Parts: sequence; C-alpha cells; structure tokens
Amino acid sequence: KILITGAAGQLGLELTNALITKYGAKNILASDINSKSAEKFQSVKFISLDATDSDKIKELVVSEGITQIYHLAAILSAKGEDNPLFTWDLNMKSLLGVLEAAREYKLKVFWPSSIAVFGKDTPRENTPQNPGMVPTTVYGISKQAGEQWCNYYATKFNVDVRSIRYPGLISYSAEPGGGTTDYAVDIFYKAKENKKYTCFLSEDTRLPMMYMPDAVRATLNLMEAPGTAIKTRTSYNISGISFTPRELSEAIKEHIADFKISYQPDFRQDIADTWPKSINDEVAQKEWGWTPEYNLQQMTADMLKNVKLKS
Ligand code: VAH
Repeated sequence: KILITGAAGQLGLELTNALITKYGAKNILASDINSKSAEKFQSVKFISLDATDSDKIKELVVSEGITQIYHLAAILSAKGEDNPLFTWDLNMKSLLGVLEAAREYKLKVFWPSSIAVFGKDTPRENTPQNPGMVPTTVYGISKQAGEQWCNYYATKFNVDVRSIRYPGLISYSAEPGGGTTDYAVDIFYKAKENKKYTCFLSEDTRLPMMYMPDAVRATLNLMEAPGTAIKTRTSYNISGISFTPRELSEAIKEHIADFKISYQPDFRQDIADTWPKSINDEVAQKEWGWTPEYNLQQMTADMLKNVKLKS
C-alpha cells in the first residue's frame, strides 16, 4: 500500500491518479496538510496529514500496512524565499521523518528533487549528472541536502529510495504553488482567458521543463525499475523540453493568433538565471531507459485543449 504526502499539489494530484490506475484505489492512501483537499479525492481514502509529523507517519505505516511512501510535500523555490528557515525546516524535517520510517519498516520511497539543486557554478547547457552545485535558493539547498540524505540512507541502511530532479512541470489538473517555473502554466490560463500575459521572467530565459504525462511516466518507470539497475541514489537528471517564454508564446500564437505577451521580470529572474537551460540525462537513459515523449508543440496543443478557466 502506498502513502502519498502532498497529494493535492501539482505533482501529487496527477501522480496519485496514476498510482490509483496502476495499483487500485484500495492500495493508495492520499494525504495533504489541507483537509479541504479531501474533495479532490473521491475514489480513494484521504487523510489530512502534516508531513513533518513523523510519529503520525509511523503510526499510519503500521495501521494501514504502508509499504511505499511517495513524499511530495514541500515548499517550492520562489515561495521558499519568503521564509527560508521555515522552508528548510519543513522540507528537511518531513524528508528525514520519511527516511527514518523507511529504515525502520523497510519501505520503498520516492522523493522529488529538482533542477534547483544546481547553481551559479554549474554548466548551464546540457547540465551533467554530477557537476559542481551551489544552490541559490533555500529550496535548492534543501533538495541538495535531501539528495545526500537519500544517498546516505540507501548506502548505509539499504533503504530503497529513488529520486528524480524534475524540471519545471506543466499541467492543467492542479496549479503549481510558488515556483520559478510557474509562468509556463499560468500563461495558458491567461491566454485562454484574455489573450494576454505578463511574464515574470524575461523573454529569453531558457529553462528545462516537462509536460506532466512525461513526469508521471518517468516516476512510475523509475519506481518499477529493478533495484539492481538503480545505481544513482542521490537523484536523476531527466530532460524534457527546454524553451524560453518567447518560444512558448510563439507556440501559443499558432493556436491563438492575437495572443500578446509582455515581460516584467521580478526576483524570480535572479533565481532562473542560476538554473540550467538544458539537462543531460544520459545516466537516467542508461540506467532505467528514460526518454521523453512530448515536444513544445504537442504540450502546447494539449494544454490549450484541456485548461479549464476558473470562473
Ligand atoms: C520551482 N517548479 O520552480 C519548481 C522546480 C524546476 C524547479 O522544482 O520551484
């Protein structure tokens, strides 16, 4: 049985649905800190859970017969800068609680890392698996440190913990909350709503991104790969689509000819300027066969078809 933390988040919602399809609703326990999220989970058991409550997690492992945890709860890069110590505390405390539970009860763990682990001294084109990393956000520091903790638990205690460094994720079911790559989701809502968008990154800011179906498939493939294939216990680089706001706006214009974009970079520009432009994912390709499916045009068409306006 699988426990998911942060199940109501952007990644959580889609991954939970994919796990339900794959393993059946009775084998899934969705959790989120926000009890109102319960309404998003009609077909599966939901509990309100603070992911930093390690005693509660252990209790659930025993009472629900949990064998795997997908620990997705975290504060993202932009929001994290509002309160660095709180962000560190939440991101790290929750991960360490999950890793301890995994050690004690021999659980399999999935934990998302991010391209935010990289930093100013990292080569920004075709960023390799293990370059120098000096992250520039507290979120990035927590993901970097988290990767080391995962590797430590895997090598020292034989915990089967697996991780992916996601690029910016683009999806229409749940919105992202507080990331630097959020513009690439927001833009679709604004394009459909009023055909114009003011972007908080400059037009030529190239960042690695990925369409959610690819991210979900990557996660399930990684988790199903034989343990012997998984030689990287920090976290895997995976590559999807790299584009700039201008390139994305041009792809949108192929569908909405009078779409207009303007640029007003804010503090998130400084974060984006330290992140890779493109990712080298040779190691993930070799160890568990990763290949993305969606390109910019396919992702854009699918987003425009599916994005539902809020009002
Ligand atoms: C953020 N989307 O912007 C996240 C992410 C690719 C970076 O982890 O904070």
